[in-house]
Amino acid sequence: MNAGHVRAVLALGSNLGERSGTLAAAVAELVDRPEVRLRDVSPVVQTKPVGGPADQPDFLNMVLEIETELSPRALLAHCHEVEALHHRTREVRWGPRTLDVDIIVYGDVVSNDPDLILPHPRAAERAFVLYPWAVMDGQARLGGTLVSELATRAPDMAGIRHYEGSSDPAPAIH
Ligand code: PH2
Ligand code: MG
Ligand code: MG
Repeated sequence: MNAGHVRAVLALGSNLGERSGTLAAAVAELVDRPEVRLRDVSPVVQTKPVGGPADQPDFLNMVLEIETELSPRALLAHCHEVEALHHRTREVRWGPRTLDVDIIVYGDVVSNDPDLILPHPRAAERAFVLYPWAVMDGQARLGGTLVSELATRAPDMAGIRHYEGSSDPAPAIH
Protein backbone atom coordinates (compact mmCIF):
# COMPACT_ATOMS: atom_id res chain seq x y z
CA MET A 1 0.00 0.00 0.00
CA ASN A 2 1.25 3.47 -0.83
CA ALA A 3 -1.10 6.32 -0.05
CA GLY A 4 1.06 9.20 -1.33
CA HIS A 5 1.98 11.90 1.15
CA VAL A 6 0.76 10.78 4.54
CA ARG A 7 1.26 12.49 7.90
CA ALA A 8 2.33 10.13 10.64
CA VAL A 9 3.17 10.59 14.30
CA LEU A 10 6.06 8.58 15.74
CA ALA A 11 6.83 8.20 19.45
CA LEU A 12 10.40 7.71 20.64
CA GLY A 13 11.54 6.45 24.03
CA SER A 14 14.87 5.65 25.67
CA ASN A 15 15.76 4.59 29.20
CA LEU A 16 19.23 3.10 28.79
CA GLY A 17 22.56 4.67 27.87
CA GLU A 18 22.98 8.26 26.76
CA ARG A 19 19.26 8.84 26.37
CA SER A 20 19.08 12.35 24.93
CA GLY A 21 21.90 11.75 22.44
CA THR A 22 20.14 8.58 21.31
CA LEU A 23 16.86 10.43 20.72
CA ALA A 24 18.57 13.23 18.78
CA ALA A 25 20.45 10.72 16.60
CA ALA A 26 17.27 8.71 16.01
CA VAL A 27 15.34 11.76 14.79
CA ALA A 28 18.11 12.49 12.28
CA GLU A 29 18.25 8.83 11.17
CA LEU A 30 14.48 8.52 10.81
CA VAL A 31 14.34 11.44 8.38
CA ASP A 32 17.59 10.60 6.57
CA ARG A 33 15.83 9.29 3.46
CA PRO A 34 13.85 11.13 0.80
CA GLU A 35 10.55 9.36 1.51
CA VAL A 36 10.47 10.65 5.10
CA ARG A 37 10.36 14.37 5.91
CA LEU A 38 10.26 15.96 9.33
CA ARG A 39 7.25 18.22 9.94
CA ASP A 40 7.40 18.87 13.67
CA VAL A 41 9.07 17.73 16.89
CA SER A 42 7.91 17.83 20.50
CA PRO A 43 9.97 18.77 23.52
CA VAL A 44 11.76 15.94 25.31
CA VAL A 45 10.10 14.83 28.54
CA GLN A 46 11.34 12.65 31.38
CA THR A 47 8.77 10.05 32.37
CA LYS A 48 8.23 7.33 34.95
CA PRO A 49 8.19 3.84 33.43
CA VAL A 50 4.70 2.49 32.71
CA GLY A 51 4.53 -1.30 33.02
CA GLY A 52 7.47 -3.63 32.81
CA PRO A 53 10.01 -4.28 35.59
CA ALA A 54 9.42 -2.02 38.59
CA ASP A 55 13.06 -1.00 39.03
CA GLN A 56 13.84 0.18 35.50
CA PRO A 57 15.20 3.71 34.94
CA ASP A 58 13.10 6.72 33.94
CA PHE A 59 12.54 7.28 30.23
CA LEU A 60 13.09 10.21 27.98
CA ASN A 61 10.20 10.43 25.52
CA MET A 62 9.31 12.62 22.58
CA VAL A 63 7.14 12.51 19.49
CA LEU A 64 7.57 13.76 15.96
CA GLU A 65 5.38 14.31 12.97
CA ILE A 66 6.60 13.20 9.58
CA GLU A 67 5.28 13.24 6.05
CA THR A 68 6.04 10.05 4.19
CA GLU A 69 5.50 8.02 1.04
CA LEU A 70 6.42 4.79 2.85
CA SER A 71 3.59 2.32 3.45
CA PRO A 72 2.75 1.58 7.10
CA ARG A 73 4.73 -1.67 7.00
CA ALA A 74 7.72 -0.08 5.25
CA LEU A 75 7.68 2.72 7.83
CA LEU A 76 7.58 0.14 10.64
CA ALA A 77 10.56 -1.70 9.11
CA HIS A 78 12.41 1.62 8.88
CA CYS A 79 11.66 2.34 12.57
CA HIS A 80 13.01 -1.09 13.50
CA GLU A 81 16.18 -0.44 11.45
CA VAL A 82 16.78 2.79 13.37
CA GLU A 83 16.20 0.91 16.66
CA ALA A 84 18.78 -1.66 15.54
CA LEU A 85 21.35 1.12 14.92
CA HIS A 86 21.07 1.77 18.66
CA HIS A 87 21.49 -1.89 19.58
CA ARG A 88 17.89 -2.26 20.65
CA THR A 89 17.24 -5.75 21.95
CA ARG A 90 13.88 -7.31 22.80
CA GLU A 91 14.30 -9.45 25.89
CA VAL A 92 11.61 -8.31 28.28
CA ARG A 93 8.27 -6.92 27.15
CA TRP A 94 8.14 -3.26 28.26
CA GLY A 95 11.64 -3.72 29.70
CA PRO A 96 14.44 -1.17 29.55
CA ARG A 97 15.64 -0.20 26.07
CA THR A 98 18.14 2.08 24.38
CA LEU A 99 15.55 3.10 21.80
CA ASP A 100 11.92 2.38 21.02
CA VAL A 101 10.25 3.91 17.97
CA ASP A 102 6.50 3.35 17.64
CA ILE A 103 4.06 4.48 14.97
CA ILE A 104 1.20 6.19 16.82
CA VAL A 105 -0.93 7.22 13.86
CA TYR A 106 -0.46 6.87 10.11
CA GLY A 107 -2.83 9.31 8.43
CA ASP A 108 -6.29 8.12 9.42
CA VAL A 109 -5.51 4.47 8.74
CA VAL A 110 -7.14 1.97 11.08
CA SER A 111 -5.47 -1.44 11.10
CA ASN A 112 -5.93 -4.58 13.18
CA ASP A 113 -2.85 -6.29 11.78
CA PRO A 114 -1.32 -7.86 14.92
CA ASP A 115 2.16 -6.72 13.78
CA LEU A 116 1.03 -3.11 13.37
CA ILE A 117 -2.19 -2.00 15.03
CA LEU A 118 -3.15 1.55 14.05
CA PRO A 119 -3.66 3.86 15.78
CA HIS A 120 -1.28 2.50 18.43
CA PRO A 121 -3.57 0.54 20.80
CA ARG A 122 -2.25 2.04 24.05
CA ALA A 123 -1.43 5.61 22.96
CA ALA A 124 -4.77 7.06 24.13
CA GLU A 125 -3.97 6.28 27.77
CA ARG A 126 -0.22 7.07 27.87
CA ALA A 127 0.77 10.56 28.92
CA PHE A 128 4.36 9.84 27.87
CA VAL A 129 3.02 9.91 24.28
CA LEU A 130 0.00 12.23 24.65
CA TYR A 131 1.65 15.04 26.59
CA PRO A 132 4.57 15.75 24.23
CA TRP A 133 2.17 15.30 21.28
CA ALA A 134 -0.23 17.90 22.73
CA VAL A 135 2.64 20.36 23.29
CA MET A 136 3.75 19.85 19.67
CA ASP A 137 0.23 20.16 18.25
CA GLY A 138 -2.47 21.63 20.47
CA GLN A 139 -5.19 20.78 17.92
CA ALA A 140 -4.25 17.11 17.47
CA ARG A 141 -7.05 14.59 17.99
CA LEU A 142 -6.98 10.86 18.57
CA GLY A 143 -10.20 8.89 18.07
CA GLY A 144 -12.08 12.21 17.93
CA THR A 145 -10.82 13.51 21.30
CA LEU A 146 -8.25 16.26 21.76
CA VAL A 147 -4.89 14.71 22.58
CA SER A 148 -4.40 17.40 25.26
CA GLU A 149 -7.62 16.24 26.95
CA LEU A 150 -6.57 12.59 26.82
CA ALA A 151 -3.22 13.59 28.36
CA THR A 152 -4.83 15.21 31.39
CA ARG A 153 -6.81 12.01 32.03
CA ALA A 154 -3.87 9.63 31.59
CA PRO A 155 -2.79 7.86 34.82
CA ASP A 156 0.93 8.52 34.22
CA MET A 157 0.54 12.30 33.72
CA ALA A 158 1.82 13.06 37.25
CA GLY A 159 5.18 11.47 36.41
CA ILE A 160 5.94 13.73 33.41
CA ARG A 161 8.66 16.41 33.64
CA HIS A 162 10.15 18.64 30.99
CA TYR A 163 13.70 17.44 30.49
CA GLU A 164 16.00 20.31 31.37
CA GLY A 165 19.28 18.95 30.09
CA SER A 166 21.58 16.15 30.90
CA SER A 167 20.98 14.19 34.05
CA ASP A 168 22.70 11.28 32.32
CA PRO A 169 26.22 10.38 33.32
CA ALA A 170 28.69 12.30 31.16
CA PRO A 171 29.97 10.13 28.32
CA ALA A 172 33.41 8.64 28.92
CA ILE A 173 36.37 10.56 27.47
CA HIS A 174 38.70 8.41 25.34
N1 PH2 B 1 7.41 2.37 26.69
C1 PH2 B 1 6.86 1.20 26.92
C2 PH2 B 1 6.39 0.79 28.24
N2 PH2 B 1 6.51 1.80 29.23
N3 PH2 B 1 7.06 3.96 29.94
C3 PH2 B 1 7.53 5.18 29.66
N4 PH2 B 1 7.56 6.10 30.62
N5 PH2 B 1 8.01 5.51 28.42
C4 PH2 B 1 8.01 4.61 27.41
O1 PH2 B 1 8.44 4.93 26.28
C5 PH2 B 1 7.50 3.31 27.66
C6 PH2 B 1 7.02 3.02 28.96
C7 PH2 B 1 6.69 0.21 25.84
O2 PH2 B 1 7.25 0.59 24.69
MG1 MG C 1 6.61 1.36 22.81
MG1 MG D 1 8.01 -0.46 20.05
